[in-house]
Amino acid sequence: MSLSLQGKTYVVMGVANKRSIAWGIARSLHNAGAKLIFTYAGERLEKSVKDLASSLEGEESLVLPCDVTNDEDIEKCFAAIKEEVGVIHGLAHCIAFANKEELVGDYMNTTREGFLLSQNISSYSLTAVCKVAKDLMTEGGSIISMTYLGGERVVANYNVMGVAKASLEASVKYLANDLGKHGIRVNAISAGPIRTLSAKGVSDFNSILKEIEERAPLRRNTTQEEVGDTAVFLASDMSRGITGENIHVDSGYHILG
Ligand code: NDP
Ligand code: KAL
Repeated sequence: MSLSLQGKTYVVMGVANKRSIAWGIARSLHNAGAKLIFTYAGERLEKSVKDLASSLEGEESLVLPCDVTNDEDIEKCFAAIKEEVGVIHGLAHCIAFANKEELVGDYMNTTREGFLLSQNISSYSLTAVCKVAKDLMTEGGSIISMTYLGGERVVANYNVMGVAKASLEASVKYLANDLGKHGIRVNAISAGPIRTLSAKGVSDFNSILKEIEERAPLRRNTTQEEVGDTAVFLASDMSRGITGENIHVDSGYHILG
């Protein structure tokens, strides 16, 4: 058993730019020897994802569109992956969205439409993707999704996204139970706050980061690299006994009351 991912292929979903957690995961998987395939949502991201993918040394990665709200898109994307590589050994799902207006103030004001939108993109998408990816994971493997502490407890302003993450975390357990018999493990990484495009516009993000620096057991903030290296562990056989788990990569912040 080793941490090497040589000879393995992983799909990385959710790179928007170089700050994306998905990009941190991609770099770590690449450094461990994995072959990568990238998916992106909007056309506006095609160039930046292609540029990033081609910056990986010695790697010519497939880059495909996949809007996870669209079943046809998911099917087409994984059919193209099957055609190109045949077998994959896992994927990293790093996708979330909620309406900006609903990420502030009282959770109670969430609209039905906004609630369903965030559940659709941030939670159901993992289930939809697992169903299709399973057919390509004939050698077993590892599926990883990203979550945040606000899915377990109330965190100011996380609101509808907290409810979506609670649903995502429950899905990870049910999916782990379904897919275990096929040798496929499903786990989540609960990351501490990281400044990414999604976090842009959060007015008190600096004070959130400062609180972690002052109070988290490790007294520092989480980096993309820390999340990426945990993803390598979860993708590799070294974690072969772990499924349905939520690993906190947050400097230990979640243990505080
Ligand atoms: P990014 O903004 O870099 O990534 C979010 C990604 O979600 C984008 O690539 C975006 O693509 C994608 N996305 C949104 N809607 C769709 C869709 N319909 N179909 C496919 N992709 C879509 O932010 P992060 O790296 O921060 O977020 C990655 C994951 O990490 C999320 O699940 C987030 O909740 C989680 N997380 C983040 C933390 C943080 O502090 N940053 C902490 C803990 C968890 P597009 O722009 O094309 O729509
Ligand atoms: C408590 C925290 C503070 C912030 C509150 C809510 C954050 C929610 C995350 C969610 C994914 C953000 C959005 O959906 C933003 C979206 O409305 C507008 N942005 C975009 O459309 C950009 C262009 C694209 C790339 O973004 C997406 N997502 O598609 C939570 C902090 C401390 C930790 C974070 C940021 C957690 C997390 O889940 O991301």
